[in-house]
Amino acid sequence: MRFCILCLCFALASCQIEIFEKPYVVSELYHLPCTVTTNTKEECEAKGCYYDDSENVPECYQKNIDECTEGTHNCDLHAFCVDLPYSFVCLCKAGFKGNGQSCIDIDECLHPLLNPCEPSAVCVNELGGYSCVE
Ligand SMILES: [Ca+2]
Ligand SMILES: [Ca+2]
Repeated sequence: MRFCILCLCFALASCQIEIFEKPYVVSELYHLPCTVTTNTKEECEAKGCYYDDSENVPECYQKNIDECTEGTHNCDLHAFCVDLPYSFVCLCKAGFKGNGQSCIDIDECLHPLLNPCEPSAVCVNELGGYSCVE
């Protein structure tokens, strides 16, 4: 997965994120070494690691697990899962708040700044949003 994220957080409101492709793989930026004794390609791959000898110093490093694709993440139904090297992060979708493992709907009707309804309209809270009913 090739993602980068931009997170814009507003006071009182939820965290909105945009995900777009970036031109490099995050796991290429950060490597966890694999424990090897001989540092040969055979030993490295036998341990389920990546062997990279494209640089002068051969490197054996652990593979990233894409928890988001493999479904081993624990993100809430109303959260984005973003894969990171050797980890992942859960971010609540717009209209929800929480730590990503647990996201609850924001009741926009509780605060006038979150629901610019006309004074004559009634704010009705909805899952992930709200509506203004005349
Ligand atoms: Ca990962
Ligand atoms: Ca809501």
